[in-house]
Amino acid sequence: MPVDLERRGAVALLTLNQPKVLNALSPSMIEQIEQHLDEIEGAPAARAVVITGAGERAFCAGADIKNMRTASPIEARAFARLGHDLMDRIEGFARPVVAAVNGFALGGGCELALACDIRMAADSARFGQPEITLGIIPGFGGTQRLARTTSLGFAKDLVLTGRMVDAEVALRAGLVTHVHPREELLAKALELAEGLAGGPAWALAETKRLTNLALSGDHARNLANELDTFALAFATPDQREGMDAFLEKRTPSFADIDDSPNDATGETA
Ligand code: DAK
Repeated sequence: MPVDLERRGAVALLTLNQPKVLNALSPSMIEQIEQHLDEIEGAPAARAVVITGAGERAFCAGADIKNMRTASPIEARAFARLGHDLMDRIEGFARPVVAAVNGFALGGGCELALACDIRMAADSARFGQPEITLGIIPGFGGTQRLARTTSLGFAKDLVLTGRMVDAEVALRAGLVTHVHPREELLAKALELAEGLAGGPAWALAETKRLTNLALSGDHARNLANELDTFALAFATPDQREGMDAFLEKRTPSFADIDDSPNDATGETA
């Protein structure tokens, strides 16, 4: 399988599995990730996602250059559309998604990590947007998400020069928020994701949705949206459980994921 899906407790682990080509993203890999996300969405017990790469060397070395080399502009646009749809879906996915960047994260690989909510890197990881060296531009959201995640100055440095940076530089730039020894990375990512999986699912999804709005749109409207959503949290059983558990000095036991979109409004606990 070019992309593996495994369950580890309450976490769905997606592994890009084409290590011979450094997990370069082909259209079929993108389609398979989409199918796995469908499956995760249909599995209430899978409450958080970790994405990583197989092998010692790469998280993902980008879009598959062999596949792109002879593309017409129309085919290139269709491929970029596939990538954009996937990155948008991960960014908007109603469960937390953690990138465990175990090696090279270049081009589409860096963009895949940027679409995730939390980025953890192995100390051996390298990041970059080398598209400019191929005579093209970042095509899976890199001209936007890198600047939003780090800074305009850092993003321009990377996208204009195509240079790679190591995990420590990525950490200082805010491109990742955790760095671990290579051999500990996956365990640390699964541990973090398991913690998220134990959290209040509705509140996590809403917090993610609202935080995604932070750098775009109308600030006043976003704040009003937060106000309404905060109030709605008081219609969820998790609010009562979270506060009861705090007052009773115990660990909260949050509700199962309910597939109903009216989850929050249907319960008054
Ligand atoms: N695609 C295909 N194969 C790749 C690959 C890639 N991105 N990256 C590596 N490989 C393959 C190599 O060809 C090699 O295969 P064999 O020759 O053994 O068959 C194998 O992986 C091992 O790589 P190397 O032999 O090169 O290993 P090194 O240690 O020497 O170098 C490296 C590692 C990561 C520095 C080097 O492989 C490298 O520079 N790779 C390319 C990285 C890169 O430029 N990535 C960005 C790809 S462009 C768009 C949509 C999307 C995008 C753009 C436009 N539209 C359609 C508008 C996104 C673009 C990208 O992501």
